[in-house]
Amino acid sequence: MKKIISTRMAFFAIALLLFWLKTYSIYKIEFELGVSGAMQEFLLFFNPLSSGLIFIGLALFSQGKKAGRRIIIIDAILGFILYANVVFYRFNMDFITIATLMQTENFGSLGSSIISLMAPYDIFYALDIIVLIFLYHKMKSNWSNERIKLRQPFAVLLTGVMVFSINLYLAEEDRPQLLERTFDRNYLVKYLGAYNFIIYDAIQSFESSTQRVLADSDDITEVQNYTKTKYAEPNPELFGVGEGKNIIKIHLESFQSFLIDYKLHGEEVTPFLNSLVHDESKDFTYFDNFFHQTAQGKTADAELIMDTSLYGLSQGSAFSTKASNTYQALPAILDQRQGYTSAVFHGDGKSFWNRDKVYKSLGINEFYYDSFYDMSKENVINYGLKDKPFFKESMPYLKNMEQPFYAHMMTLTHHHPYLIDEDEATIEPAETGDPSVDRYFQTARYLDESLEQFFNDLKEAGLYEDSIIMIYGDHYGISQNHNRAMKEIIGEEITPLKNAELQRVPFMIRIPGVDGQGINHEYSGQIDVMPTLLHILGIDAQDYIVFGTDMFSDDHKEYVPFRDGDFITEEYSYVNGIFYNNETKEEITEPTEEMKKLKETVHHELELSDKVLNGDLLRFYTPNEHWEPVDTSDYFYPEKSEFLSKDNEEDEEKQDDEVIGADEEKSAKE
Ligand code: GP9
Ligand code: MN
Repeated sequence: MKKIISTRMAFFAIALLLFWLKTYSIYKIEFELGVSGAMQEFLLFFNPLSSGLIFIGLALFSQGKKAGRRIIIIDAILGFILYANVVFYRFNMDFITIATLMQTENFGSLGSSIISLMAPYDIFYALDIIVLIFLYHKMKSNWSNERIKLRQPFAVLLTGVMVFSINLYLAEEDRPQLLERTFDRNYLVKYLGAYNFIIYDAIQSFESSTQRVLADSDDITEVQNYTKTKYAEPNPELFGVGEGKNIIKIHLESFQSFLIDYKLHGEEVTPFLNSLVHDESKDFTYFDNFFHQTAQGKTADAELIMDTSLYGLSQGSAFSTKASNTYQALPAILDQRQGYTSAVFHGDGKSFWNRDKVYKSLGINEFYYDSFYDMSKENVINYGLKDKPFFKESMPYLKNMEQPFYAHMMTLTHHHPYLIDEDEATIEPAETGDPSVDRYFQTARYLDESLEQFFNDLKEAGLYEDSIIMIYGDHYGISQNHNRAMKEIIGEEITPLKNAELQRVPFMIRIPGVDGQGINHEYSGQIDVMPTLLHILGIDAQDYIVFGTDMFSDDHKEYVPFRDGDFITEEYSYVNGIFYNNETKEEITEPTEEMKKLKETVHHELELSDKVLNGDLLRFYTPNEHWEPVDTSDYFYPEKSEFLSKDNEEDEEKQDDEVIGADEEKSAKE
């Protein structure tokens, strides 16, 4: 027995078997891949085999004991990669990609989030490695130093490649054009496995970087033709009503619309936001069928979509990988057309999501980040500054801004894992037993209170009455991993359709001098915000490459694409490859031609948007005679101390000018 195990091939076979078993168990326990049918079930079971044969098989090129050690090392690396995906998936319901790994600027703040995603039973996922190390040592004296027969490892690799080809063939049979068409990583992992996905992803990122080199000015024409056809004329009653007004855009972190009017323990969770929705004087218009459209880029996707009306990328975040692209974003357009000064306020480090780089490309003039705030211990929780001190301390900066301004206030406390100091929690947690879900209501309440405080301060500073105020949720806060708890909260099974419906986030807007509409039921998404705002300010969106349409227009296009190619309309939804009737919640087994056509349109639209980002196509496009490409060297985001000294210098210069002016006046008189 000892002899057998200590041959390279036998040790390899044991390692392969353990690896296979572990990978399959993790698929079943940790990931929700939506497996349906015998073929998909089989492929899920089958797909680790080729990766095991190929990757672990590489160790067989080494001799004797060394091969044993290398088998263990490769197995451990593969195990680590899979486990990293497990942890990532527990929150994001998604797999790690090279693009997400490039977001290293984010790693610093992630500490508490990652630890809360690990579980004690995870130690079992290292069991195979422990068994292998044990066997290896046990058999140490018997490891043969037989000479390498190259035939053996080559045969293993070849078998691996063959197994992979069979796998791919069967997968393509079940889902044609799997590799070309898919927007959804769950599909790739389900069919090809977590390890083969890494290779696919590497090829994809390589392709996307070559796309820029190969793109030329013809490519933008196709996009322009599409956005021109989609364009919706402005609503004449609202066109230009907000011209020159200050704009205050408030970002509600991880806030889903189900919180609005939700009662926990008989109490409203967000009484202040609810009061805006139901305000008798209808100051605001609240869109209750508004959806986020973000993917792996989370907050960064929301920021990008809302300010550029382009979709985020299907992998990673454009903020991280496309920061130096040419953009024609709201801040730059508003500056050039109407002299707006733009600013972002956010109580986190300036490089998170690569903001300090990409903001320049978007034309954002000022950036108030952690160095501008009092980040002492009692003010900070989780990722950064608590929302109440954040709004408080932002007020003086806001008041000092040159007007008209476009100010983006980004909250942070209501972020996974929803931590809150006990003395600041004013509502009891929910009682589902799922800690993130239970605390979600407490940080939402805190956010609601901080908003009320901010509104009061704005009123006091005289900045409320005459400002356009927009409030939006960036993305979901509770992922599908919490379906059990969410079922208790919502009182309904979280089906795939229900989950799509839960991607609603609030969008509210107040335009001074215009009566709000109360609740507006139009189906819309983040992609629609930029053209809507442009029209309110009296700038025709037609000239710009925008994928959304004005939400107040009669011609607004009422379909909301999600980044994975699913979409939702007023009557029906397309989720995970199935059409559903929104009213009956039943599957539509025979979709109409119109439905199928809309599916094609959505996919085409996403592809075109990807082309714009991957090919950096806006560098070839001049929207109109007003447009000047953004020169990033014009933008600089100093620390608070430098900012203040810059202010002082300007003040001194001003004073000097005044003195000189006075002197000149004096001598002229004389
Ligand atoms: C961090 C904040 C959170 O600065 O924007 O980003 P998220 O994790 O929600 O993408
Ligand atoms: Mn966010």
